[in-house]
Amino acid sequence: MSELTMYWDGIGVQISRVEEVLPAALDSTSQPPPLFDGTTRLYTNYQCPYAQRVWITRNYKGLQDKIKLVPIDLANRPAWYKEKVYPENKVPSLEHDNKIIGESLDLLRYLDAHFEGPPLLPNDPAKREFAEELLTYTDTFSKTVFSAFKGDVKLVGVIPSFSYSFFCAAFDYLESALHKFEGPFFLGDVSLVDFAYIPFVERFQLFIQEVYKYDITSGRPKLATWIEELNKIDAYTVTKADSEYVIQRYKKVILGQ
Ligand SMILES: N[C@@H](CCC(=O)N[C@@H](CS)C(=O)NCC(=O)O)C(=O)O
Repeated sequence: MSELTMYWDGIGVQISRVEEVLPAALDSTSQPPPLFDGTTRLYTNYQCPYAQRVWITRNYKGLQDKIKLVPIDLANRPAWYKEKVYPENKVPSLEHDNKIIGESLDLLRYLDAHFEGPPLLPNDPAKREFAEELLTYTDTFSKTVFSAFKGDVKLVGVIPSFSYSFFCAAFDYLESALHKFEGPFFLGDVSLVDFAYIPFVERFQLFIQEVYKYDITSGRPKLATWIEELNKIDAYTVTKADSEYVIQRYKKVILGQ
């Protein structure tokens, strides 16, 4: 699955990096993998923000060889996925130790607790408590932004005042959360919390800029730095969804275009 790539860095030093070759998605015509054979598998979808959270965490912890990616074509799902793997029929799910675990936020904690690699939740009780608060808020965050889209989506290019306040509430929450601890990330150093939010922020930023011509980082310096710093982390950048795909998909789902 992994390929060693040699390349030259900016100052002429040859360095090597293991680049992962991403497997193709399985669809209704695909056979299941040999289930419960001891292999740890992350059932995923390259476009899914929930699955992306777990994918980033797996990469950051250096588990590329321990946790195999099994992408599922959600538009043409194999029947065995629901029947034999995950009755919820959603991604992500993880096959590990003869059991299947779902729900992206639970999976972030699970990977951190059960696998090696850099710990992604600090021991400091104040930071732990804040991590819980932020993780609990993730769904409210995305729902708040989605409600803003529903405000009056016909007014493309103009943000209706009602919706605008929803946008602001959601992104201001992140901006103020980023002030709490010293460092560019929510808990100071990078953690599960950053990986839980970035797939959604990445998509919202693209769509809001394209459709509403609104830069979510304007007047929010901490948010701007947070995005910049995450973009320096390979474990994240290799998981980023194609921007054109995101814009087209959101236009279709949200604007019905
Ligand atoms: N609460 C779940 C949400 C997962 C989810 O909704 N995944 C989407 C793809 S982004 C999915 O599998 N949808 C298929 C369906 O709902 O049938 C989580 O956090 O893991």
